Amino acid sequence: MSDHTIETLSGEDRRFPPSAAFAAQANVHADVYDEPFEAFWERNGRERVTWFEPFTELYRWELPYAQWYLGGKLNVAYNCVDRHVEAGRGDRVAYHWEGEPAGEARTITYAELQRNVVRMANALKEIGVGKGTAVAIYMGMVPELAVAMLACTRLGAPHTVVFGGFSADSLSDRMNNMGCEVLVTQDEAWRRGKPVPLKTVADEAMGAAPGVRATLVVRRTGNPVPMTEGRDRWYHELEVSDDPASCPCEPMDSEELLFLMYTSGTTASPKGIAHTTAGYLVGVATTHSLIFDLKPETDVYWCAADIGWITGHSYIVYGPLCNGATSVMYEGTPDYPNHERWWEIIERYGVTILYTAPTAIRAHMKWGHEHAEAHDLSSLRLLGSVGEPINPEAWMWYHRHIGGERCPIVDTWWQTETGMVLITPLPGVTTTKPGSATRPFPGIEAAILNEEGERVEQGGGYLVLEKPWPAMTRGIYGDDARFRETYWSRFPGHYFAGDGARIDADGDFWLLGRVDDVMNVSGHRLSTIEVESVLVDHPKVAEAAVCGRADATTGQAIVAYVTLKGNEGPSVEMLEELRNHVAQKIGAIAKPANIVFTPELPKTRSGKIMRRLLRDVAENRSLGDTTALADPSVVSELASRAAEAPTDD
Ligand code: 7RM
Repeated sequence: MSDHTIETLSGEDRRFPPSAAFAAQANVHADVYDEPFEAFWERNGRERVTWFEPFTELYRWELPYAQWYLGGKLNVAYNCVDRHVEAGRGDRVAYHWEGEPAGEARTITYAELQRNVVRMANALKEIGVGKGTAVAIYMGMVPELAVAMLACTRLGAPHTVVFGGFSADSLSDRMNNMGCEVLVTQDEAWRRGKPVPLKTVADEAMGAAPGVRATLVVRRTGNPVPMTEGRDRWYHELEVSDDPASCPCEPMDSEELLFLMYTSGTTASPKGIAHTTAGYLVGVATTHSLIFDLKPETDVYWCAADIGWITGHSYIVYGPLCNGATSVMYEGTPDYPNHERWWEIIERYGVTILYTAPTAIRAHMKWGHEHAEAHDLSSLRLLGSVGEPINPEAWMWYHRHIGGERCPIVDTWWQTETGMVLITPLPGVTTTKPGSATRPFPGIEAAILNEEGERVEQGGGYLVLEKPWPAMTRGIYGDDARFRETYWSRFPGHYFAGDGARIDADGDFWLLGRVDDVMNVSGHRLSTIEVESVLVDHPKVAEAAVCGRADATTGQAIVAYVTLKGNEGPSVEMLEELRNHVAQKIGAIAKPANIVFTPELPKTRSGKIMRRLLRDVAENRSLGDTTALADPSVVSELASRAAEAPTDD
């Protein structure tokens, strides 16, 4: 194997073929992979969306920009809400919403959702929103967040949703970058039993974003918050109609801007990742239906992400609603008021499909499976994972303790930029392997290239996409040069995702993490995830993150940061045991030079481990930008522990 590719360490050989019973009722069959790219996207474009005017050209690709479903006219809110009501499905539940405080719940049917969206759209019109007005939304996980997004799309106003945990600076940067004129927010949000002062933070942000001239404030906690006369309006005080006839859905061209989702780049300013109307909607509706095997009449689907992330946009709001699904939406954290909350929710609503992230699965593993066992989870029939490579041990735990060994698991790889899932098993079709996202979705051409840009048929390298897909980003808002440089310059003509991956003898893909995190030990290029997964495989380890630090002899040496399970305490013996465990499972080359025990790992607010910060800590550098961290105190704590940790080569 060439030194340039990423070496394979994992020897995972467990296989989970689909059950005959699941396959017999599945939405897709293996022949879906035989349908040519154009035919697949043409058919899904026609079948999944109701067009005001049909499209006349499937796609046009002027590298690096693609356009899809050209000539078509449609409206996203119409597709997600109105058409279901018009078809007589107004009584179906769109969302079972559960608030964080005990006993607070709302059931919202499609007919009610329509009235809510119309009311919000009329309120937005009242404060000057029309087609093309950029709207920022800064809210927690309340139904009005989805309603505000849909109201914008009804009017043809592009939105940017800023996650409610972000600071005033993050919010003002995003509003200024997009040129937002209006902000929708709420008084406060509930999080872990405490109110989060969204309106107060929004006020501070507006101080630095003079373009925002009007605010709509949704009442949630009811606590008093400052209101600025002439700028801020209470949503519940506006007297506007909720009659759908009072606010028709604006016909939009396929390629008109739907929303921006900002991702914090590793450096510099946040990138506004642009998504447009038709391709995005077709992409998320198609993937949501096939990957989750959605049966809209009977399933109760729960994506436990936050709507403030792309996962929530695509798979809580737009994909599920376009498909007429019944979803659960939960306001709070999984550990409030105790570790049983999620399993209670599944039991209460009879959730059939659960979609969550490895970080959440590992947290539940750490808390113990007894919490899940105290509840009836037999309604579940399918599980999904997203956000990071899933460690095989976490996959097995999910399979056993949550899925009762009967639910297929779909490990879905995708990005804010891709808009929709691109690499995933199809339930009922694909034989799964713990830790592998398996195959490109139908109609997706993915490949692995080596350093020279040559295709790797088996082994590790760089993940690229070779053809456009409907939901792909239409660029970084206002920054063409950065778009070309970030995604299209490494391998000309290919979209480079920034992730390493390997492909096995069956043609299955294994995601290996960000290429910036790949370690180089004595000339061997090693992925972080495989070493981490071996650590997590140890019965006493709850979570692990590894990184390389500069080493005079080997180039880089591996440093591991490890969180132990509940009642395990760190010790020198444990440190040696773990180092030997790695050496035994994958070889001396991967043996960590030192291990730092820590109660928490530094993570982004969407739960991804920030290995860049771990490298800074390991190399005693002053810490770079920590604003993306969910809990900034974690790194300073880590730095002091790292200073104390023994080093042993
Ligand atoms: C959906 C989302 C994107 C990055 C991506 C990967 C990592 C996401 C998986 C995964 C391995 C997965 N969007 N990633 N899903 N890695 N297996 N199933 O997370 O823009 O926030 O992040 O997340 O590195 O490039 S995102």
